Amino acid sequence: MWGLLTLTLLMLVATACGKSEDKKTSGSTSDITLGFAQVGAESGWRTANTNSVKDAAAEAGFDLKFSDAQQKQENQIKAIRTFIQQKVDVIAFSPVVESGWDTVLKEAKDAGIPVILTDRAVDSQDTSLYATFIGSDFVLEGKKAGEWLADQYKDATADVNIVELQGTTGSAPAIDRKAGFEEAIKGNSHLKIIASQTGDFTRAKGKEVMQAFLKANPKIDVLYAHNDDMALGAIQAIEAAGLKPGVDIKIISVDAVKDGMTAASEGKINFIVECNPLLGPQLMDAVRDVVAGKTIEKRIVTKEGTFTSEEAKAALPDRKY
Ligand code: GYE
Repeated sequence: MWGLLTLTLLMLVATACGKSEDKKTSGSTSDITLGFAQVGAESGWRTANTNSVKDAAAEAGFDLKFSDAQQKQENQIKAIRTFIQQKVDVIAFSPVVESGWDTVLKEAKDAGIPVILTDRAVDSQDTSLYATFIGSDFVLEGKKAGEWLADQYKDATADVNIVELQGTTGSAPAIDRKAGFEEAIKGNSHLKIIASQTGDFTRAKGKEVMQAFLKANPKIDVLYAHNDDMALGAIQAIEAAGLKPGVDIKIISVDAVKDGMTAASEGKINFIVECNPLLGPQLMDAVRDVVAGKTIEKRIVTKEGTFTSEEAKAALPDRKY
C-alpha cells in the first residue's frame, strides 16, 4: 500500500519536473502559458499595445491568458494571483501605478513563476522580484518635450504660461514625463507651469480638465499633455472656447498614435514625442528566454523619436498604429 503510494507520488513529481525540464532543454516553447495583466483600454496607445501583445503571442504559439484591469491596481493584483493559481509559466504585466507591488511579486517569486514588467516600471527596491523591464524611457520623453519648448521660446522676453495634463496619478509615465519636462525647461525662467492636473490618460478627462483650465486662466500659451488622447480631448475644449489649437495655444503631447499624428499634420498639435506601443515581439522573446533559463538584460529600452507637424504629415501614411 505505502509502496504503491510512494511510487505514484514519485511518478507525479517526475512528470511535473519533466514538463519544465523539457521546456528548458529542448527549447520547445509551444506549450508556454503566459499570463498578461493589462492596464486597461484607456487610450489609442493602449489599444495598439494590447493588439501587439495578442498578435505576438499568437505568432509565438503561446497560450495567452489576458486580463484587463480597467485602470485599477486591485484588479491587476487579483489577476496576478489568479495566474499564480493557474500555474502559468510566465507572468507579464504593465503596472497601473509604481508602488505597492512587493507582496504580490513575492508571491509569484515563491511560486517559482518569473515576472516580466512591460511598458511601466515598479518602484520595488528588490529587483530580484522581476526578470526584466521592457519599455520606454519616460524621463527622456518628458525631456524631449521640454527641450523642444525651451528652444521655441529661447528668445522669450515675457512669461509663457504652460498648463500640464498629467497621466494617471502615481503611474511611471506620469511621474517621469513630468520630471523630464520640468528638468528641460528649468533653465528658462519665463517658462512657467501655471496649472497641472491629472487627466488619467483619457480623452474625456483631458477635455474636462482643459475646460476647467481655460475657465480659471485667462492666458494660456502652451499645453503639455502626457499623451495624445488627453491632447485630443483638450483640443475639443479649446475649439469650443473659440480658440485655435496649435496657434492660440501651442500643444505638445506624447505617444504619436494615428489620431495624434493626424491632429499634428493638421497643425493642431505642434510637437509629439514618440512612445512605441509595439512591445509584443520583444516581450515574447523575453518570455522564451526566461523559460529557457537564459539570463536576460534587466532593462530593455524601446527606441523612439519625435515629430513636428511637418514630420507628422510625412510619416502618417506609413504609421502602423
Ligand atoms: O503613453 C498612454 C497610456 O504607459 C506608455 O499609457 C504608457 C502610457 C501611454 O495610456 O497613452
